[in-house]
Amino acid sequence: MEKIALITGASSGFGKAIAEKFAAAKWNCIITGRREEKILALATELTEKYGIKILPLVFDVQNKTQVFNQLSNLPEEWQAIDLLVNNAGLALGRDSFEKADLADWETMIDTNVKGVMYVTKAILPFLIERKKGQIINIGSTAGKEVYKDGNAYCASKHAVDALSKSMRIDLLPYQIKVTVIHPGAALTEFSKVRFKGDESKAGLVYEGYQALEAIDVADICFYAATLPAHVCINEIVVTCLAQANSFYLQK
Ligand code: NDP
Ligand code: 8X3
Repeated sequence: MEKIALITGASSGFGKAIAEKFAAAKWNCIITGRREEKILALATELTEKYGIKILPLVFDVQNKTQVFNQLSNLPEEWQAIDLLVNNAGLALGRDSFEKADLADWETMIDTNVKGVMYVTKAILPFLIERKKGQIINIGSTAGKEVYKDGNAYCASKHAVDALSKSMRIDLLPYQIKVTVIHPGAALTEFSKVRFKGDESKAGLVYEGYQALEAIDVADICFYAATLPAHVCINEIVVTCLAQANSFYLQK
């Protein structure tokens, strides 16, 4: 039977790699992001390469109206979602608490926390109706330990950790699996976004060691989503070999 995955933040990084991984395994995918040209290009590429169906959706996860308009009204053939990957997210800035920008904080909370809540709420009725499905939330090692100048980003990822635990309890009666994956430093557009386009600052983050790559996280996501029906991975923390946790990175 054909399976359906909904992956937020599929225009780059982890989300794009996750979409390709599932498409290669013949899952039909709903892929979302704000950058329309990237989402449409990926939809064409995956359809042509793997002969599966892709539903590309363009919306901002911060925008409650957009999220509910797009996801609550999915075409019927797309409502039987087997897997939601709440991946869309970002960090903005890395400054101490007193210097950090309030607007950046709000964007991180609105995207990383409220975005996960909106998207999950919007599609949950489809999972509950079928009494099956899985939600995989992308957290971070920043959601396990707070690091200096990480303030709101770390808080947002701690919230993703807490939401994941809470979802797992509340959704028990519906046989919905909830998994949270907490990656450490990974080479994606993440640092370019965090440092607002400053490529040299972003490059420094990954200098002197071999960081995780998007495919590493996609492989783990696929593994967690393809276990027997009675097995649920609650949580995975994954770093590259050079990283022990949020603080210790051997360069
Ligand atoms: P990227 O910047 O490469 O990808 C982020 C994705 O999120 C993009 O597709 C972007 O799409 C989407 N996105 C961001 N904001 C919004 C929004 N408001 N509405 C809809 N989509 C949005 O970074 P990563 O792949 O690294 O990040 C993916 C997730 O992994 C994030 O939650 C991040 O916090 C987390 N993470 C990253 C780590 C890393 O070191 N790279 C480590 C641990 C966790 P678009 O811009 O088109 O909207
Ligand atoms: C991204 C990893 O260490 O830059 O979540 O916060 S880190």
